[in-house]
Amino acid sequence: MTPANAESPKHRELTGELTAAGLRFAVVVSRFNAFVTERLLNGALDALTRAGAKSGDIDVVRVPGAMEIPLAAQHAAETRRYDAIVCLGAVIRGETPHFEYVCAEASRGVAQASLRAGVPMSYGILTVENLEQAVDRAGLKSGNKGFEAAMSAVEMANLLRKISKPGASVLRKRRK
Ligand code: INI
Repeated sequence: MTPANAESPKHRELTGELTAAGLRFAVVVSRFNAFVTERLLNGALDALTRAGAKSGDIDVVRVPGAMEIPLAAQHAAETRRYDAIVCLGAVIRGETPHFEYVCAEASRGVAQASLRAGVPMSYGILTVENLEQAVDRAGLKSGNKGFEAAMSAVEMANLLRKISKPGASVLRKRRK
């Protein structure tokens, strides 16, 4: 029997590159828990510029809290000026009696806004138990969720471009 991996695969694979040159981004960031969200913002800007985005191609949009992120992100996406939107916030259970409600609305809202506008929106909203966990995930011990969200936005922006133009790569293959 021929092993399944004996032949090179016939299918094409589409993946998004991690290069941001020529792409435009909005970073929507909430002021609530600014001590944390400013660190997420720094991580996101670091990722975007390291991936090649020009600072003139990045707009930072500030909103009061996580609840306001989805609407601002949707509005930004509907302008068609951005290839992707990075959403950043911090919801901390210890200080939020309605924690579950804010988390659910923020995540549902961002997903819905992204699907509605057809523009990638990455989710960099921390939902944590306490301030210590929040700062750990905002660059102290466990990476920076803002950096990760920005890289996801870059990848998805490139992937959607590629999916929209599948014919181009087929043509290139046949001409070889
Ligand atoms: N917003 C946050 O981003 N994080 C929180 O932890 C939080 N808490 O604790 O309530 C929070 N609340 C504000 C909310 O997002 C709205 O800004 C507010 O309700 C006005 O609409």
